[in-house]
Amino acid sequence: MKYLSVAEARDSHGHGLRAVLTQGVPGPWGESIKAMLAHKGLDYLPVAQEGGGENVELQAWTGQTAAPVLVSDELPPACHWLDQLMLLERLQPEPALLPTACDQRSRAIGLCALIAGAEGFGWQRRLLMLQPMLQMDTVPAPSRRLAHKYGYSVEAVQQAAARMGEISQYLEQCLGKAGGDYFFGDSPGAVDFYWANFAGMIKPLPPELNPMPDWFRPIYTSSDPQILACLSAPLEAHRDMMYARHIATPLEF
Ligand SMILES: N[C@@H](CCC(=O)N[C@@H](CS)C(=O)NCC(=O)O)C(=O)O
Repeated sequence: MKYLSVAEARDSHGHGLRAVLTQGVPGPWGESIKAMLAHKGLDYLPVAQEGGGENVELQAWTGQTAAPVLVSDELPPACHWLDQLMLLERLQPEPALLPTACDQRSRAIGLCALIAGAEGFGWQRRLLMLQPMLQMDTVPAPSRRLAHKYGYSVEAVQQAAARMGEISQYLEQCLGKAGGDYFFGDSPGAVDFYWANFAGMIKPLPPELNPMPDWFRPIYTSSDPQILACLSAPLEAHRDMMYARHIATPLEF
C-alpha cells in the first residue's frame, strides 16, 4: 500500500477522505476501518502512522498520535472508533454498518465497544502483547510509549486474559442468539467487521492471506490455552466467513 506522509496529507485538503493507518502491519483497528471503507465503496488516501512512534506531525494535525484516523475535508479528524463509524455512515449511508432500531443499534454499538473500545477485547490483548517487552531490563522506547498510552500496569495485565474470556463468551452468546451468520440481521455490520479483524490478535490468518512481517506474527499468535479459548469454534467460523465473503485478501498494509 502506498502511503502519504502526514505533511503531504495535510496539503491534500480538498482531495477527499484521508485514512491514517499504521504502516507495514495489520493493526486491528485500522484493518477494521479499511474493511468497512471497502464494504461501502469509499475511496481514501492512506496516510502513514508509525506504530509506537512519536508521530509528532500527526499529533500536531489531529491532537493525538494513534491510528486509525479518518479526516474528511472540512470535518474534525475522527480519532475515536465511534466517531469513525458514524463518519463512515454519514459519508456513505448504504450499506449501513449499524441497525436503525434503537434497541439493536444500542446493542451493536455496545458490542463494538467491547471489541474495539477502551478496556475491550483488543485493549486487553494489547496489554498482554506488551508484557514481554515491559519485563525487559531496558524497555524499548516504542513499548514504553504504548504502555503509557494504553494503561499498562501489572494489575491491568493480570486481569486481561480473564476479561478477554468474558467478552468473547458474551460475543459468542450474542451471535448464537442472532441465529444467522451475522450479529444483526442478514448482512454484515460493524460488529461483524470488528470481530473478524480483532480475532486476528490471537490467531492471525495464514501468511498467504495476511502477509504480516515475520517478526510481527509471533506477537499476534497466542499459545496460551486461556487466550486461545476466546476463539471458540462459532467465533472462528464467523471470522473465516467474513474474510471469505466480505473482506478482500491478501491483506495489504
Ligand atoms: N483512539 C482509538 C484507539 C486506536 C488504537 O488503539 N490504535 C492503536 C492500534 S494498535 C495504535 O495506533 N497503536 C500504535 C500507537 O499508538 O502508536 C480509539 O479509541 O478508537
